[in-house]
Amino acid sequence: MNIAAIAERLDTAMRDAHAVPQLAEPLSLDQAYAVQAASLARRYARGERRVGVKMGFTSLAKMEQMGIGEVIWGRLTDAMQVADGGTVPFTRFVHPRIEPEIAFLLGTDLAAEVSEAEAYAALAGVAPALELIDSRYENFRFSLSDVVADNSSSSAFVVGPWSAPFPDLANLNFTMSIGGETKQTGSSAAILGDPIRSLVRAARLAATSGEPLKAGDIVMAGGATAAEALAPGDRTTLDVERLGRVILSAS
Ligand code: OOG
Ligand code: MG
Repeated sequence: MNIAAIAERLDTAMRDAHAVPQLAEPLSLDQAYAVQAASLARRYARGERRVGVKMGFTSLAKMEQMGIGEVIWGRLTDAMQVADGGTVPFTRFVHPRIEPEIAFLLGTDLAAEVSEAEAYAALAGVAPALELIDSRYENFRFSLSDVVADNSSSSAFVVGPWSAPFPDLANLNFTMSIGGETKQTGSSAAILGDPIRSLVRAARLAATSGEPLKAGDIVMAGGATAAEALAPGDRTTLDVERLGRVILSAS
């Protein structure tokens, strides 16, 4: 098992925006996370900085779309963040998809085991957010260990205006439109019943990997609906009740 070689393969696929076959090597989940850490280490060595984490498969819609029933996480870097209203070149990606999320901004560090109330108390802000996922695997198909090794399909993300945290984030309406046409509607309740639970899980997963969540980190709670395929020229807007709007375009 050559963790470094697999990390290099996936990192290169990301940089060249070309798809690679699913991993032939049977990786355990721990090994898959080791590949993810090694591939992120390559990005940090190129000057990227970790700005937070993303959660995956925190909603039934996402689990069903991709056929995976386990909550996963990945790392976010500054190079993945796009300004609200910004445009990303389509050529940077293999077969990008977009999904509606909520982002959390942490005001304090979080230990591995926190209650929902403690996670809520750590919040400095909440925002509507879009994640652009882009699997480095052919046909956007993967096993659990494949996708974990591939940094959980992290590719780009945009965070809308931060709101001060308010209690009861559990039932906010979502509407995601592309080119002015509504593509997905849903509710924050789709994210583990309450997106704060995604933050509780993020705290545990990150700390268990020796990288506990810190003040200033951004945590993407996971897609509330299935993801939508993007085409060049698409402009995606997400409106989240009480949180407002975030916009991302692909050129
Ligand atoms: C894996 C990443 C899942 C989410 O929000 O559930 C994810 C994928 O669907 O490619 O980001
Ligand atoms: Mg996501």
